Amino acid sequence: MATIARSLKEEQKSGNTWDVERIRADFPVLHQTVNGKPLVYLDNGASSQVPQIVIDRGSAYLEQEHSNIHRGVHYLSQRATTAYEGAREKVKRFINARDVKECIFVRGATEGINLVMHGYGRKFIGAGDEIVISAMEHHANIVPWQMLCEEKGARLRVIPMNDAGELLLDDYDALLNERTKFVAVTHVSNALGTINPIKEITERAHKYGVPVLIDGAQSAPHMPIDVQDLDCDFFTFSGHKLYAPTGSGIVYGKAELLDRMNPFQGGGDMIKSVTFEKTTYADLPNKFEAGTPAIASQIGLGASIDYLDSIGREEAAAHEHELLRYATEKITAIEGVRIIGTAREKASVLSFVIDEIHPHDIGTILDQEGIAVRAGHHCAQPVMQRFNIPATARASFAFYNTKEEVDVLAHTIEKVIEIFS
Ligand code: 7TS
Repeated sequence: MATIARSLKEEQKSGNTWDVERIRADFPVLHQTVNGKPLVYLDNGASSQVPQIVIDRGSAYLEQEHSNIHRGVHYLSQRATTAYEGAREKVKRFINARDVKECIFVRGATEGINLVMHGYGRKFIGAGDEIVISAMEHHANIVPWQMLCEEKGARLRVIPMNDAGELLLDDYDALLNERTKFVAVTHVSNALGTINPIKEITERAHKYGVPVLIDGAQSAPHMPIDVQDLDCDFFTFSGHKLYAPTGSGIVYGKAELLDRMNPFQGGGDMIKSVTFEKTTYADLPNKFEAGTPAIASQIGLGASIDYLDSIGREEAAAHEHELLRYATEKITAIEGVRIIGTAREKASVLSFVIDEIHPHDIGTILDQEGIAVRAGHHCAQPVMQRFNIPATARASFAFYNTKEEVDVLAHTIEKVIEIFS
């Protein structure tokens, strides 16, 4: 399969267009019917699907290599360790980190943010300090900072956004001051699709010497990431949105910051030595990886990165961009439908509401037609409050989606409107 994908990349380089049917053949789950209709999977923002080559890598580990890492001198443990550390090497390349020790395996973006909150925030943020987040954060990048503020007597400040769902950078500038101790902003909004200017956001925070965490849960699957170019201090994403199994993910941190931070959890594998009087901690990255990790899942993440490289990340992103453009045009044209999130720079997410019809009803009727979308507040309740709506229906695209699927979506939305009229 990798050979097919590789030759596909070569073909594309020679000028041929994205062969979506050949890509779809790599994803077994897509080839099924739901409620008697072909599955149209448009909930990639929640979890994306897993290609056969990643499933095979996970199975191979379980069939032939399953054992604990970093512990045994025996053959299987060494093989498992090599595969696990090999996946870390792939992650390092994927985000262009300077060193593998800057890539900490976590269960996903939520755990990544919590690790930074506990390790950095609890050590370096105190009473009267300020933490800046944005108005379009997922709850995972709100609640941990709120918990920290409550514990320390610090204050949460929020960068507002305009009606299109774009952050107001002048207001951001006005929030930054000598009390600011941390900035945490999403790269791409899961509810609106906005791509935020995170390089600029980071630059402005650095003028005050403030470290920046980028929540890359919705960006890493859809665009090239270069943490050195961004110069962000922390970056996190979840494997299950990146064509890998649940339980995999990464938090990147600059080594000099990770070195100064407290560990997140205590336990096995994160220590140098333990006595009842004192424990000393392991070097990076082990200091942040207490206990037995999700070995099979992280090896799967390594395989998904290989897969993305083989099909061409930029070509995949270009196809998704064209899908979003096409879907926006089609859905905007339907009378009674309002798109929530109309930023100039958007990625892969199309949120919408229909007058007088609750998004849950839209989601239920779409499901009857085999279409999977997410309906709700998308764990971004402040975004819903900002737009004065209870919820949206959200189609989120991956490189294996097709224009025909967008046509089915648009046609079914028209049917929903007919049913309720
Ligand atoms: N940050 C963003 C921007 C997200 O979109 C999500 C998950 C998370 C953090 C948390 O990721 P987790 O893997 O740790 O749960 N977003 C969504 C979504 O939009 N629909 O389901 C989960």
